[in-house]
Amino acid sequence: MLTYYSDRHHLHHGKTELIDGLMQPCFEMPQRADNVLARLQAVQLGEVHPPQAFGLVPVLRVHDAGFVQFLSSAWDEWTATGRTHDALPLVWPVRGLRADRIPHDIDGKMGYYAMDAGVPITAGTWTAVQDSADVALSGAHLLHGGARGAFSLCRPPGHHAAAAFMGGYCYLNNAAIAAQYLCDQGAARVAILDVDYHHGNGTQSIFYRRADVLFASIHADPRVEYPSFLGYADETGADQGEGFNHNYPLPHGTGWDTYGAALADAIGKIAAFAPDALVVSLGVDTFEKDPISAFKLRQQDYLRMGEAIGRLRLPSLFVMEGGYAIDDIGINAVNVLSGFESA
Ligand code: Q9C
Ligand code: ZN
Repeated sequence: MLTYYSDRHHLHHGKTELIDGLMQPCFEMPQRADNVLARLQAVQLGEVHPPQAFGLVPVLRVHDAGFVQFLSSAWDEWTATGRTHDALPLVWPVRGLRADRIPHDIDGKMGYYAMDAGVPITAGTWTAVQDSADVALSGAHLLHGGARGAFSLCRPPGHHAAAAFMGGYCYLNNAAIAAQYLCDQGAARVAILDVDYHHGNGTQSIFYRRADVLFASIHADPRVEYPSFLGYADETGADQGEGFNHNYPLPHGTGWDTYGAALADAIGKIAAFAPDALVVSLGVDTFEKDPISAFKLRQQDYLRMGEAIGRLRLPSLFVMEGGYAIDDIGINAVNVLSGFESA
């Protein structure tokens, strides 16, 4: 399987995120992608290519123009105030505050365009974010050309980013941009399977009213886990999209028995949808040793996951999302790809 990867993910390296009431070193760090790349090369999964540059047109098919403009200028606006450390949001337009006026100052804009304080903006963030989208688009382009599978080793991840906000380590929604690209290239239907530990709130919201893109997500129950405010089972889509959104919220402590059953159900829904292509939001923070998560999947379970996806016999694009157990992220992510190829 061919992998797309950009070295420029290193340009995005936030210092700290707000977690457990403290500013702590970012769990979402460059070593993550480096370790996945090293594992790909160790098992000789296939060639690794740099992405092609697609520009902003396919990004703007998914994201709000004002939001993209904000991302592109946020660091300059932040440093223009005299600050040289990472930019983070501080105030949000929650219930009762006005979300119909966009503040002019960078502190107001940061809150307006963010869902949480897990999205530091650094000097190189915008470059890394654009490359991450290009990595996803390059994989989608390969699928359009007839490949059975491709791996987009995206960093930063994307599935918490919605049309007009960033959050949860995500800035642009790489998987959504890839899925929309496939639609624009002529796919009648595209399915997205999100196996990251956290609900893919951004991806769900982007396609919630659409019947041509099915979204299925297996994740920790939002009653007790981030992102806390989306991901319940009764979110089934709206308008024309009713019936094309499937959430599988699972309890803390979930192991392969429960997980595998949810995966089989989601895969059945995808098979019945009969899409032209599948995009997999591949987070491996479901791992038993993940430092911020509470599922119990083991290394070998990721092989089973890949095999189950491979048995769908669909052109499949794997887009890297979360996974914070640095020592195992490469083994786990590449196990899914190996399982897919062996199916
Ligand atoms: N106590 C991704 O996996 N903080 N984002 C969680 C848990 C945010 C995860 C705090 C986690 C975001 C792409
Ligand atoms: Zn996650």
